[in-house]
Amino acid sequence: MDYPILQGGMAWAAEHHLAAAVSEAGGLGLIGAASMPGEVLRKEIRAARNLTDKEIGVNVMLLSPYADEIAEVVAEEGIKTVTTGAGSPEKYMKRWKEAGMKVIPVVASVALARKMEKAGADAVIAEGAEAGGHIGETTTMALVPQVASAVRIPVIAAGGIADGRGFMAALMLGAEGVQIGTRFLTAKESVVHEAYKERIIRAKDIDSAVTGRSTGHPVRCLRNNMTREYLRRESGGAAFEELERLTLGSLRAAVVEGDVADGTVMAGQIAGLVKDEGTCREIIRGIVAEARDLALGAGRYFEKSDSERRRDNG
Ligand code: TUI
Repeated sequence: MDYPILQGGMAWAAEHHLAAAVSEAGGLGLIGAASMPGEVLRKEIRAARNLTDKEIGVNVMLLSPYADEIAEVVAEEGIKTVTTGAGSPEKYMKRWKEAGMKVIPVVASVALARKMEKAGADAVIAEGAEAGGHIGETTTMALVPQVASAVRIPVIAAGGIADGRGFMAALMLGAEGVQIGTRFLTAKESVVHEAYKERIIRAKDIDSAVTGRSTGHPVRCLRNNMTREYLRRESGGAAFEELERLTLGSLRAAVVEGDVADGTVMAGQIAGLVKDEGTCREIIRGIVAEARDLALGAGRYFEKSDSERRRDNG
């Protein structure tokens, strides 16, 4: 990698075109295994390798019914970096470490970060509640420095980062890199349906909602008929099974079919900042260039001493 920028493992969206484009642009592109069977992932990995000679990673979604076979396929295919989400990857750690892989779990708390370090994780991704999809409770601003103080392994910040300001802020909070999801959904190389991209580009800061708080699976997505119906039933005390049935296939409907009215439009709170498409190269170069300007400008505040500042202020 040329830049410490990882792409989020977004279900349906993080397929081989996006992963290859992000890696080609100098970041780390990942295929989001989500709920795909092992053999589908194997094809995705090979398709990505046809598009780039750079390394690509895989995100393993631990709630997947196929998690066991996915865990095996990544090792067999020689994937060097896995990130994991929505659970603890401890049961796969031995197999992955024996295969020489780097394992980077996504954590939403200090406790899980510590547990992952003990279990042999090479780094952790501290993902704040600003993120899209399945989330924890703590914001990126509060989570990242607390995780960075609690572990010795590198911390990668995620949730609410889409430009050079967010990237620099994450580094200032103690992160050594960032994971970016929402910003890449609208990338030129992203195969996400045009209607989904337009919905993100149109989004305002307050346009997301969190469904599933009552079921223990909180998911952030953009407000629409689906979130309204879900939240109505949820506040009425609907059972987990009924809510699951409501969302079955709804992410695919939005991402693949473009049904942004009744489907699930997962996105982070930073969607309001995403205003254009751009190639992955333009997005990554833009973030790094902006961060460099900020870093060079930051020293100016300290060019004056405190006594000079007091004198100048009268
Ligand atoms: O995993 C994500 N984001 C996701 S997964 C996903 S698919 C899904 N769809 C519906 C319901 C649930 C999942 C969509 N977006 N981000 C990484 C992440 N992991 N965020 C938070 C966590 C997390 C939360 C609790 C990780 C571990 C955990 O507890 C672990 C344990 O067992 O103690």
